[in-house]
Amino acid sequence: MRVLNRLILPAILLLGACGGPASAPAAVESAEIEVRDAFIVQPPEGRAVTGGGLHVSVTGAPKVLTGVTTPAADKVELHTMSMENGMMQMRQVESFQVSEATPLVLQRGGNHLMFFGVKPLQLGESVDLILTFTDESGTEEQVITQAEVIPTAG
Ligand SMILES: [Cu+2]
Repeated sequence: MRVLNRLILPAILLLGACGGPASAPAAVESAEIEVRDAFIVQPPEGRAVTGGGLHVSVTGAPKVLTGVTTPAADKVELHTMSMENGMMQMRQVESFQVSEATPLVLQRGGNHLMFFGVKPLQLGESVDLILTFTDESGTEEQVITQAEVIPTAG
């Protein structure tokens, strides 16, 4: 079953904020999964493929990240990065594990998100990422976070 009611979380957090800036919160929390620091690299002019990352931590039972979607791209893949014969190689994988002991870090130069068919993105803009997790019982849970569009270099 898809759980989309977490969409309302940011509004609740904003209402509860005490005089802070009226920007979207960087972290979206559910009971057991916290996603933060999501980003998508602005593709070079004329390109529609780019990378991105985020940080996921869980409390309690381990979770498996099985997929990501976004209105900002046609497709999002989960990629690993490894050195083979002196060359950096990317490979698509089905999922990434995340446990209390081992948070999931997707970043440039390591395991990452790969976006295909990327819509035009402005620097500093935020786009929604919808992450699908499963647990050991097969229960599916969706968490929505905001990814900041960042420059290619830096
Ligand atoms: Cu990749």
